[in-house]
Amino acid sequence: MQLCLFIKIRLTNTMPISLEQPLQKAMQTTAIRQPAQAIKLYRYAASGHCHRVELMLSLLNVPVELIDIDLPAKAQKTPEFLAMNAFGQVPVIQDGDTTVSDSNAILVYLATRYAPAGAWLGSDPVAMAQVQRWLSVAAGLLAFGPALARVIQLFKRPTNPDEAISRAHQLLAVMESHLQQSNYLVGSQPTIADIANYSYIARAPEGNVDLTPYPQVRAWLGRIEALPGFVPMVSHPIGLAA
Ligand SMILES: N[C@@H](CCC(=O)N[C@@H](CS)C(=O)NCC(=O)O)C(=O)O
Repeated sequence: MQLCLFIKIRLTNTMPISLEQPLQKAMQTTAIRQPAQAIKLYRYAASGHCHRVELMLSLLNVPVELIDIDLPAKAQKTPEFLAMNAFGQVPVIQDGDTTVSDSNAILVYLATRYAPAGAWLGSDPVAMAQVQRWLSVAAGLLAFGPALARVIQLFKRPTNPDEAISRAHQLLAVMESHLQQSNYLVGSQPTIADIANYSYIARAPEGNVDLTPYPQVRAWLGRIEALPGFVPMVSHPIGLAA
């Protein structure tokens, strides 16, 4: 295929799981099964949609082969790529013969296939519904708020960012109040709801979205960053992060 620029393979996290670690935490970082070969992740490094998938794979300690797709060169619109995702977007994963596209769909797939039952997805109907609600936020207000504000800045788009920045603060105000009640977006353990929302909130300052007024949100970012297997998203010295 013509669409690969760089390929990197992360076999497994090197961080051992301590015997003293609480069982719950150990379960969250150990895949219940391993794929026969590394999962291929077609991604663009600056994309938070792609980072959320890379982060989930790393937290689950599932081996991954990172395949960089040159979005500015439209590599995502080639017939080969469109055969994997007719929408012509990253991320896409290939797990053996299984191809899955859409970042949130991939999170559901990975947690269902590779995490212990109940971990990462919510363990009862109410929790599962709440997780789904935050996935919708990630595909809605997050994408058209902080993610869009950052894209405008990152790619110097000739678009007024004010509306996207305002949506970002609307979302952050809700998250700030929500996180006063619980450590994670759904309950006291991390779920894919946190992973879906983490990357673009963490990099929101690059889009001139100030996180200073949101101490609970910043503490939540810190809790995710402290999870065993955490991998950061690439950062850019732009906006408030310059
Ligand atoms: N709903 C999709 C959105 C993915 C998306 O917006 N991908 C962007 C990169 S962040 C992309 O591939 N853009 C290139 C294009 O649309 O041509 C998902 O969650 O995976």
